[in-house]
Amino acid sequence: MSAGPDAVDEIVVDIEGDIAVVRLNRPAKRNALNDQAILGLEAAFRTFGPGVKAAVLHGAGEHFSAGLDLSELVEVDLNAAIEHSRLWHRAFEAIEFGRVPVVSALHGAVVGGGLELACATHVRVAETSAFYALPEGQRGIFVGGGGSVRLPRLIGVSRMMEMMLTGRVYRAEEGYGFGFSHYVAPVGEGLAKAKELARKIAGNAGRTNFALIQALPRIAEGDRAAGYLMEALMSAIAQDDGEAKSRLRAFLEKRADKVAPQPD
Ligand code: 1HE
Repeated sequence: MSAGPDAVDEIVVDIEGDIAVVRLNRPAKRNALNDQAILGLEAAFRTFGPGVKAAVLHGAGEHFSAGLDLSELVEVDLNAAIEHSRLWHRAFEAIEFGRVPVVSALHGAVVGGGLELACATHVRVAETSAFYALPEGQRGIFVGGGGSVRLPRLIGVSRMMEMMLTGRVYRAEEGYGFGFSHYVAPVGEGLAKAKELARKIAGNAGRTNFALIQALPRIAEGDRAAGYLMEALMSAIAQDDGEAKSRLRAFLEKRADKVAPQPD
């Protein structure tokens, strides 16, 4: 996605087998997210073909993302500001509730809208260089990319509030303990780890992945009675698939992997 004679492609998509690799591609601006980038993300995640079973999201250069492109915010009026935030909501919904599970590889700055974006992905791998912050608190603004909805579910209202009130910056290892990432990888190895996980996820039964990214979050946020009903329906639908039947048979016939802790 790009515009204008001097524009770069802010978002680049490569298809590697059944994995789509989506790259934030404005390294000179630390992958600051302008409208083109947000529209590019929305288009990318809405238009994967049926052969794509999982996606990886990462950033070019030294940082995952510096968040909102602040140069876009200075002269906007109230209506435009609301529209702007709604645009981000649409784009990030396309990631969180899109067709495929998304693994992000995080490194360097994962801040402001960049952190909001990371939170819309399903599995997060952080290199040890990653750091997390919400500088909106110091820039005189507020989160606008769904952060007030997604972040408290990951790290809690209190921690998010403290981050924004005081400008707190968390490093990768601390952030791992709080739920910012599921994995910590050495510098330079995050993308490979994210691809490895995405390939693994792509190998799951399609109905299981559907249940996990579409049904589970809604069950977790809804009332219990509706949750139990949805769970019964979803588990029956998954079980009814030939894919489930052959995987269960493979285990019973001792052809499937046993569950075992992964080697370090
Ligand atoms: C930018 C942005 C940006 C860099 N918007 N242009 N986010 C922030 O408040 C974070 C602001 N950025 C930073 O704190 C730092 O840039 C970083 C820690 C991310 C990286 O530092 P560094 O030393 O590697 O890079 P730099 O020299 O600061 O920046 C390189 C260029 O990128 C420079 O432009 P240049 O033309 O002078 O080369 C910077 O101006 C530019 N740049 N970050 C615009 N964010 C939906 S609501 C979400 C609200 C938010 O996300 S608010 C938080 C915004």
